[in-house]
Amino acid sequence: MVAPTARVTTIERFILDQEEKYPEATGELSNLLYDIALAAKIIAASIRRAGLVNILGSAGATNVQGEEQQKLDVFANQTLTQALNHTGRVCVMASEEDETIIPVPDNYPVGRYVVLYDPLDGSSNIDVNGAVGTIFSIYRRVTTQGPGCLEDVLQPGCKQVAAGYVIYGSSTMLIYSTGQGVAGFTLDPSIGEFLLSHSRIVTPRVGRYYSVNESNFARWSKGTQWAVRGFHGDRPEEIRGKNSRYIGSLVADFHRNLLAGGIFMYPADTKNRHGKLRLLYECSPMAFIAEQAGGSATDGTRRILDIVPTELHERTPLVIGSREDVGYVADTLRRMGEE
Ligand code: AHM
Ligand code: MG
Repeated sequence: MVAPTARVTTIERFILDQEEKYPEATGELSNLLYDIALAAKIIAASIRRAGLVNILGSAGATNVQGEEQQKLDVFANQTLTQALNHTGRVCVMASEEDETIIPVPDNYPVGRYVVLYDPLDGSSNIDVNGAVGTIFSIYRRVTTQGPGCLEDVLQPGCKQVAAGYVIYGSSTMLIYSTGQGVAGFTLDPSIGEFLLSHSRIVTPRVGRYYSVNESNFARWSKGTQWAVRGFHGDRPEEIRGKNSRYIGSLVADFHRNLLAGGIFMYPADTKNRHGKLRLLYECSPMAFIAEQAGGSATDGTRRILDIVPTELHERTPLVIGSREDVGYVADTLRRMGEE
């Protein structure tokens, strides 16, 4: 082993340093972030072994969205829930994989925070060794006593106190924001620590890439089709053409575009009238990160972070990424009368 040449900052050190800037901070949010980082390490270790221990494939159950659940989804969901439910830091949780809110078990103390998660996003990529991710979103509770309830969970994204994601790719990275910019950490598997690798992520104003499932093209609105034609290079007077990149794993597509610049879209179509992605577990946390990195996120007309959810598993169209590219799509939709 060679000694590090630059200063090494663990995620624990970084979170503590951030907290010291706020004398009123109790440390509870920091501890919650450690809990999530620990769960991420456990999930990462399991994903790394997935191809070896013959645990791939369907668990034979379907989740609340009617989609097939795979074993690692179940494992990731349990890992996160168990990392959080006994700590006294959360009052209620909700997961993309569970039909209803997840209460804190009776024998454990109830805390001030609400945590929502998509434990393993992009899970159709697992069988083919593609990148997957975990997305998380943290709110303060709004009710004042007793166990947390649905009201605590159904908050607009602008109320998030922190959000982030973990990408299980060629490296495992944890990206998060508490509203003071976006920082990124890379897991060093040899020492089991997330080390600061991206101290302040700022996304380019104009991106190189566009990411969208174009097999839905015929089912999109005229405005969406028109906007995407611009990305093809068909409207050079309005926008320069871009390169297409689509993995079908939101975390991986978003992460590439965040670092290199680009736009990700999952628009509504005639089959998915509200798009495919879930507001609470996918769109709001990613929108929080995008904005904190200087990008933006809209459903086409409304800022994602302003949408007040009415249902736990609500879906919304999503247009997210480099600010000018998102603005171009929103302008195109407006001009085509699709407000
Ligand atoms: P999941 O939460 O069931 O894994 O689905 C979400 C995924 C996203 O990661 C990805 O962006 C999208 O679904 C891909 O959908 P499609 O295959 O329709 O392009
Ligand atoms: Mg998902």
